[in-house]
Amino acid sequence: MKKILILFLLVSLLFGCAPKKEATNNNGSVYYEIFVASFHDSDGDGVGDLNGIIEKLDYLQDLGISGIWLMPIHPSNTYHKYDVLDYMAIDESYGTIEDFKVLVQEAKKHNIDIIIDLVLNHTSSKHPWFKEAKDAVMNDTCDTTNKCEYYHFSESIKKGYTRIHDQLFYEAVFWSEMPDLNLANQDVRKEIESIVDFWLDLGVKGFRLDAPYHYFDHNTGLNNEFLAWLTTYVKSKREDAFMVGEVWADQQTVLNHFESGLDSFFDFASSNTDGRIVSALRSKNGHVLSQYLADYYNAIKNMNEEAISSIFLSNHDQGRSAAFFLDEQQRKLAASIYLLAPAMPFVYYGEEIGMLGSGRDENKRLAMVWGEGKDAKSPKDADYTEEFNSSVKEQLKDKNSLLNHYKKVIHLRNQYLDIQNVKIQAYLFKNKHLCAIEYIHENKTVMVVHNLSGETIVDELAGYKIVDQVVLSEKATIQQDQLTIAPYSTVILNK
Ligand SMILES: [Ca+2]
Ligand SMILES: [Ca+2]
Repeated sequence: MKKILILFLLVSLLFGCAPKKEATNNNGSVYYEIFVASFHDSDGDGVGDLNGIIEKLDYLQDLGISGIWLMPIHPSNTYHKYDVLDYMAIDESYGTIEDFKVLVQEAKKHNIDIIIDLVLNHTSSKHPWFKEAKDAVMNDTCDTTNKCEYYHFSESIKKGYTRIHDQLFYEAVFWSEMPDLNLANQDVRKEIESIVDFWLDLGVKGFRLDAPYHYFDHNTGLNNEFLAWLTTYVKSKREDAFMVGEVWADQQTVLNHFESGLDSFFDFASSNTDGRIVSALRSKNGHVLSQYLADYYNAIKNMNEEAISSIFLSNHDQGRSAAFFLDEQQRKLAASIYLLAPAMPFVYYGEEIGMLGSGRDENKRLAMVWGEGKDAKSPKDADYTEEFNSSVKEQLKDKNSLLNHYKKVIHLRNQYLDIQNVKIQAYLFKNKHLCAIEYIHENKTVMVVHNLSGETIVDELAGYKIVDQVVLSEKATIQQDQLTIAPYSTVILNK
């Protein structure tokens, strides 16, 4: 009997009851970026809030996303909240820590992770640390008990410094009211450890790091030392944490930051109206785009096997992507390309309904158009006047809407693209208007093909069969080793 029991235990351990590796969302699931104030207002005061997000979790799950990036939620003196007053609290207008706990729990029930914006390059000038530091420096009372070393003070003016008086300046690269933290300081790092602990304990999956390129004034080596330290610390607390950094710089500089070991960085080179995706769509050159996406994926893997790029069309600092194309089919194709790329796609809220907004930053962060008669109010300094009339409510009913296109493509990604243990390769058709990427696994290969042109293309293709597709006009077919694909369409194949 005892022997049988032991045998049973052994078999169980080997085949069933052994601790299952948790499915992580770090590898290829779709994230959704939210500016909380503009997303959804739950209590009618006009300001979007955490409870508003909770009310929209069904919508987000239906869209197919697996993670949310919340732009800063901490108390702040500005509408955008990138000048933090208290890293361990929630801005009153957004809700409470209790609301946040509920958000994390409810999101989990919807299989959605939450990452929060972590703004470490600078604090608000009204943050207690800076007030204490500035007072001590001004009164010449700096010692080990106050915060003088938390920031960079100087007796002479330097680039990026703000004047207190003729003999005293402090570093504030972005704005006088956002003094740069001294991230080399061990006490500052202790504070950061406490902040990270606080939010991980509340259940966040990880962090979106604001402005790491500016941590040490564009010094990649020093930035990477800090990022490596932070990564090690965060992973020691939560092994499956996910962190993505915003290095808004040229592609090589972004790539160099992967040496830090951080999970991901945003691929700015692919984004925006002059980025790789939009440029490829304009030139209709699919070869260049597929080669870029595969090469960049592989270059990152060479630096860090665990890392992955985060790809997006536009974010809160850029003009809305719907304006990149007047043609609805091209708009849809741009979405298909990045949502089916070998990277982590980040959808900026409202992008899925084609919201517009450009010019001053407030215009890029307008209220989400739900069409329910009680949308949040847009930032008060927004001056964007172009009418946008097609709400979530309307687009859900229209099977050809941009929103339903996003849903379809995200679900295709979730269903067919597995980017764990995969080899990524560009597939070059004869016709250069086709952009194709192969996802090669041990016993199967999946290929995504987009037609970047406005013409139907017929090209040679042997060995593959069609498994699914995004039909914008005609359905794609394969007959006698010839793939026929309609304008701006996407097809998923396997072999
Ligand atoms: Ca509210
Ligand atoms: Ca800095």
